Amino acid sequence: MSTPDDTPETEMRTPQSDDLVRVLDDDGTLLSNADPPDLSDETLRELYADIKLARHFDRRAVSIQRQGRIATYAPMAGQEGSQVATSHALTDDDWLFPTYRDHAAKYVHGVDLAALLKTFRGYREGYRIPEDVRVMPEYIPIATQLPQAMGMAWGYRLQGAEDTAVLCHLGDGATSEGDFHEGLNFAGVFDVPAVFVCNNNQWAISVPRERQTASETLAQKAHAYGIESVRVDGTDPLAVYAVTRAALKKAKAPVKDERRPTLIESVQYRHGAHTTSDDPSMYRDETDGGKLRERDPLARLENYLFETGILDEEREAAIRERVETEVDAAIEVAEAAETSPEEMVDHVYETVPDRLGDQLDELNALREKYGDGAFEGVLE
Ligand SMILES: Cc1ncc(C[n+]2csc(CCOP(=O)(O)OP(=O)(O)O)c2C)c(N)n1
Ligand SMILES: [Mg+2]
Repeated sequence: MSTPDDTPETEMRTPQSDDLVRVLDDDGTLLSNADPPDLSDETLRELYADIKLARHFDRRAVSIQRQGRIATYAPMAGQEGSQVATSHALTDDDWLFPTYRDHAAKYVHGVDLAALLKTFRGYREGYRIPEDVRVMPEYIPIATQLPQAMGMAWGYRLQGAEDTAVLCHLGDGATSEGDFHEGLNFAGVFDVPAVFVCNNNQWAISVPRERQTASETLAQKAHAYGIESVRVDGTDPLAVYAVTRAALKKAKAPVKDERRPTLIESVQYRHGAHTTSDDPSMYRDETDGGKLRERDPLARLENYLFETGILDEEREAAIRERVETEVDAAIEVAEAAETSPEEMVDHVYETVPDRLGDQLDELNALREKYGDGAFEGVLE
């Protein structure tokens, strides 16, 4: 994206259409013309509990990162509702291709919380996803997951599998990568069972959505590839669930001509920093985002569930307690994990170079002297 540096900010900002699929209004009241998904009270409470867990996990993860107990972490505050709702729409047969921000999406599709945290503590074990959990390890190179997801989806198509679709997450920034266009083009031409979820959180590190592309919406990029797209309010979990469910159904339709991929643009706002290594006050202020910033997926769903009597004080308190206990237990398990420094170079080199070998020897000598886990203050 190139914009002359002397162009005034106001001229650069392309207006975004606000024509979004919604079920709830900003406060969480059912919209009069809405078509809510047909979910049992129990399932709605589970959806709520998972969003609540995601919010709590995120706060705790940022906090323990600040204490040096995990390494870099990509916060998901404000984006939990979309992540949880899209994963709730999957069946166990469907595959999830997540980015580095999709912690809640991974958790809901079967990855255990302690394993997520172990990854942030540098343990390779965190990447060992159990056989029966259809989640790929998170993708850090932007948009790389799209061509890879298309390869898998094509494989299922060739095998005639009708129960499996591939759901691929990406960010707004990823839509400027070549891999995004190759992925969508492939899906359109080969009609693979794929759903793309573009989590448009308005920022790609410090690059605002308006500078990312001159397209009015990200969803419209699908049209060039003959793919249908939909824009949904990503802070309305019921709307996100409904559109994802419909897209998955279409991806797996038994009638060949009805089987089509979809691009979902889930409109959200990234409340926190890009990662814990980033300082957003360097490039945006508190007024940024306007009403998008005020829409909270947790509060909206909570209001709806209280208004309809599906949730009450007692149930909410029980969920809160369960969530806090589960996150505490995951942190404890992750922090108790042990590993061996050799794992850092396993599978990287056939023969470990002398330079690294010397460093490993030095590290092992320190471990022998001070014991495991006693490095604090020693390696500064
Ligand atoms: C191919 C590639 N180029 C650049 C980067 C550096 N980088 C890391 S995150 C990021 C921004 C991605 O923004 P977006 O796709 O909107 O996702 P978000 O972080 O907002 O979830 C960039 C450019 C990278 N990881 N991979
Ligand atoms: Mg983004």
